[in-house]
Amino acid sequence: MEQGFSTRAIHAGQEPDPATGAVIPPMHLTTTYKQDGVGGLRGGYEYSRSGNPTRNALHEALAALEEGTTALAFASGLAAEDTLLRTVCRSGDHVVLGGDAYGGTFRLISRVLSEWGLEHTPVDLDDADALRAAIRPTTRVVWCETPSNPLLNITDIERTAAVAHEAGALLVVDNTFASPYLQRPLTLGADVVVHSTTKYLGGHSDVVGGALVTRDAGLGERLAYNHNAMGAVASPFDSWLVLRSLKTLGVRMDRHCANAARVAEFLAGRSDVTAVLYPGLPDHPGHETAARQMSGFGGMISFRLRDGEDAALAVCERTRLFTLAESLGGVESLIEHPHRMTHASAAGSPLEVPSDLVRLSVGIEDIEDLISDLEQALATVGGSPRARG
Ligand code: P1T
Repeated sequence: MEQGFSTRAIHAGQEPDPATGAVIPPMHLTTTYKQDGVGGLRGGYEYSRSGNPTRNALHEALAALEEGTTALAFASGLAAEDTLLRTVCRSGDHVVLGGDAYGGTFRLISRVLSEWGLEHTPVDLDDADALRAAIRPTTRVVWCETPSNPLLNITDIERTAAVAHEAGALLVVDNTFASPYLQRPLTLGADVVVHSTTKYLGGHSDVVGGALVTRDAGLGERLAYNHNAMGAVASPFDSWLVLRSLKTLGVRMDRHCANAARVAEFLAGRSDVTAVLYPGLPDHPGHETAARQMSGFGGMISFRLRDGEDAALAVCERTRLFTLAESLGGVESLIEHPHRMTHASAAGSPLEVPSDLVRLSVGIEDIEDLISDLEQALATVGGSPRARG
């Protein structure tokens, strides 16, 4: 029988070490491997950019969790994205991306890869007609983040895959916000899943990493070739940290979801908050799609303040438990101002985010403490707890 998610998270690729019985696979901090005569490799290991047992264990675990066949671990999420785009696109090719995406992804496509001739069009991916209209004969990739960063938009993966495939393009889904515990895009028709493992997969704000996962054997081979040839691989130590964290992904995500639902409900009841962007709220435009393709709504929430940017900045600076910092997905709660921080590189572009927006990465602390922290921070900027009329 197929094993459950958390069983796979704890065991896939992580058999006890055959040499010693160590229950936790050892961290292989080596750059190179002794050869038994020229070309006499032990287990195929030659040099740690090309192969490392700790990183391979992570590959196996990630493939099992995303229900893919090839997984590759990178030095960062952006390194994974860059390797993917430079593997599947050539000069003159075109990428359609959602009208809301991580600012760094947009910067990679619009500022770096554009210099190599890659073209792009941002579009509302959930508008199938707009998506079809944006697709050109040269479109190689439809790039989708769902839920998106930072506006928590939801895209129907199955429908978007169908439109991309009609046009002969690949659907890439950045699954960083959901994690494979809540959503498995490859089972819904996506061709490649991208992760910033820096976030929920790492889960403790102590490792920067990325991953690509696919079920397409040919594409998997091309990506694996460039993983080595381009060289942006995850280190053994970083791989070990992510592997350790995967074991608790399920329990962490359950708690992130439960805490975020309570925070969203709290924010939705305030008159100084004009919008709460959380797919778990029944009035979120993507709620039904999210309920269908995710098994929980995640730990990320954004909200807009009635009193504009100054109020948003003040709230970010006045929480005590929510730490003012970029990144997300760790056990500790974080708060940030996307317009000036994580998405500053989208300023002046169609992906620019509103300046009255605050983003929360809701951690797994005690929920009462999180809510009282937000309450005191909102009160200091003159907010009123009265219910919205
Ligand atoms: O930071 P890095 O590991 O390179 O991953 C980039 C990345 C890719 N995709 C998504 C959805 C992301 O959120 C990120 C990184 N995001 C932040 C640092 C942030 O605070 O939003």
